[in-house]
Amino acid sequence: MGTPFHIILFMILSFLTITYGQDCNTYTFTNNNVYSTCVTLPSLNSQLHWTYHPSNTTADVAYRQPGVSNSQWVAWGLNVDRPGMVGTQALVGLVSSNGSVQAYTSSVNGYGTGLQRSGLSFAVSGIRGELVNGDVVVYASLSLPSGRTSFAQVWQVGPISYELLINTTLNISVQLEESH
Ligand SMILES: *[C@@H]1O[C@H](CO)[C@@H](O)[C@H](O)[C@H]1NC(C)=O
Ligand SMILES: *[C@@H]1O[C@H](CO)[C@@H](O)[C@H](O)[C@H]1NC(C)=O
Ligand SMILES: *[C@@H]1O[C@H](CO)[C@@H](O)[C@H](O)[C@H]1NC(C)=O
Ligand SMILES: CC(=O)N[C@H]1CO[C@H](CO)[C@@H](O)[C@@H]1O
Repeated sequence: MGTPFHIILFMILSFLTITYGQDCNTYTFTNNNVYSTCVTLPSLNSQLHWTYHPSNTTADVAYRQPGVSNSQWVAWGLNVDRPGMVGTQALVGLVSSNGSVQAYTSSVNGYGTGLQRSGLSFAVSGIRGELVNGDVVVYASLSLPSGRTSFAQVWQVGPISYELLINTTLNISVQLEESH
């Protein structure tokens, strides 16, 4: 779909610790999906909900970004290779002017990315997005590299307000019962 928006992301390095199992657990998804773990990310009030299946190293995830208006995009991804923006394997939710959400994947190859559609380095199925009361939710199942459960994660909202990118580590094997 070309590059309907051009973004320049500035990196602000952050060394924050994720606190697991906060009140994100009270959120009810429109499809009544229940995820075993959730985390509020250190900025933008972004939330990631997931269930990890060790048997097939698949993670069912729901990335939820509150406070999004029409004609914005949101993105969350994992960087399998190293911390940082370049190389991030991202799920993107593009909110059109009429409020519909197109969800797709984008492999971020450089700092001037337009978040073009592309495949990722791991398989993704069931990706879809929705906008509910100002929350964009992007759902997907990620087939993670076998044996890997800890990745750098990256997320962002655009185009105007937050030219900011934070990377922090996501330990996807952490279970809800282990929090607190
Ligand atoms: C992975 O395993 C879970 C639990 O058995 C199952 O629900 C899910 O469909 C599987 N996913 C894939 C992509 O095979
Ligand atoms: C909303 O916009 C999208 C993207 O431009 C378009 O594909 C879709 O058909 C529109 N939906 C409605 C209900 O107008
Ligand atoms: C991820 O969390 C699990 C469960 O708490 C722990 O056993 C494992 O060592 C952690 N891995 C990393 C890389 O932090
Ligand atoms: C490129 C980049 O942003 N790297 C940083 C990501 O965050 C980790 C710590 O969480 C740093 O070690 C990296 O330098």
